[in-house]
Amino acid sequence: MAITRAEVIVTSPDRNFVTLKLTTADGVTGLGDATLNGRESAVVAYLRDHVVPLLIDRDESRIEDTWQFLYRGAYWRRGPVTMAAIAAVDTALWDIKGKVAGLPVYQLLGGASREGLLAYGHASGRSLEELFDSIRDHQEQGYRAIRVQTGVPGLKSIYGIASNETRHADKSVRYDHEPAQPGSLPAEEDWDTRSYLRHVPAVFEAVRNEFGPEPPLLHDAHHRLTPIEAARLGRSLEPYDLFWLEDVTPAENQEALRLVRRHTTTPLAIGEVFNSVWDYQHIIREQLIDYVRSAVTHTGGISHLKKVLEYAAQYQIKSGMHGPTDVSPVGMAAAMHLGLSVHNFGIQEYMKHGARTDQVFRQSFSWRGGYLHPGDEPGLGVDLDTDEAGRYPYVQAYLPYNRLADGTLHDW
Ligand code: EZ4
Ligand code: CO
Repeated sequence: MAITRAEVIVTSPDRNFVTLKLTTADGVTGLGDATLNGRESAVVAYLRDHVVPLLIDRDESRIEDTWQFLYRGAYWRRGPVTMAAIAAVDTALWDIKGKVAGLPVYQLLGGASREGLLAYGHASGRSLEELFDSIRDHQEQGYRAIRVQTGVPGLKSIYGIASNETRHADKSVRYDHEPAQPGSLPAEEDWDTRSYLRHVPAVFEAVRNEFGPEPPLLHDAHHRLTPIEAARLGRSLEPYDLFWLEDVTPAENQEALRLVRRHTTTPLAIGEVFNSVWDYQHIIREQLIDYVRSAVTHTGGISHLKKVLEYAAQYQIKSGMHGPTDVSPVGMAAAMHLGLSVHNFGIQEYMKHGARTDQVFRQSFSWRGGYLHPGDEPGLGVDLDTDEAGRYPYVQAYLPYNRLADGTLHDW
């Protein structure tokens, strides 16, 4: 029983992905996602220089012990780079364990708690007309639950709006929901909180008038508000019955949410930039959120996120795992196996990957009637075609940043 090979594979079919591939003495392989948008090379170096040498000759069956060895053994703890690297190892070991057992990973995690995973997609538009078209398009693709992001009068570019200009390195490919832009410098965007707070409730009113009370609607404030601004937004959106309001404040200050909670019953989701259970310690215990946004990819893997979700379950807080295009098909598969098995599943974010990505990563999940299922292949059910992957070298790309009208740097 031993890991004999560990490779870090970087490929950029539609965007950059970092994948760890482990091989055992018996020739069983396992994959883990280590993609950290805009900081990919840092995780590559962490894995190649400091983790891969430690994995060779380790017993691949010892998932928990390997997790503790990489976490405690490094002395330096947590952080997105470390936790993405550990996540990749953990996920690859679960993939291997599933293949050795001949079972899909969700069976090893306790079996299915439901038939499928309700998923939401990203509708957006600069105008109401564009937004309505985008919502209809998502409904035609089978989405029941829909995130609504809107342009704001006076702002040129804004998070979450599909741009007409492609952000794909290959300009002939339309790939417009990706916020990271190829180039050697990050793009600057603009922001104005007062305009945003005035505009958003009117948009939700229009969407409810057009699409009725049934579709679960979500919205992402993307860390831009102060606690009192967030409280006001939550209260002003109450008539439109949001499934959740996401990242209302920069979440490193967990206590900020106490103030938000005092003023609104709009459900809150937070945590896509968190990377350990410690980031959730207060907000879960004090019931300051309703949904945990962590991705398997950025939160120490299946083993650690399962612990976060079990802690959350004691407080009736549910999962809402991050699933943007920068979570690779391997990371998405891991989320689906975990989501299918835990009792307190809430919803899964699901943005479809590009056609090239689906060629590089062969996947066995299904998408039916607005629900995802990871499939029943042994392990995670994802294969990486290394020849295809080799056709798409790394492309430098950065997430944008915001400045206010007077030039002050603002949370993006
Ligand atoms: O901006 O994944 O809810 N989803 C999000 C994402 C994040 C990107 C950052 O890489 O907020 O679109
Ligand atoms: Co978000």
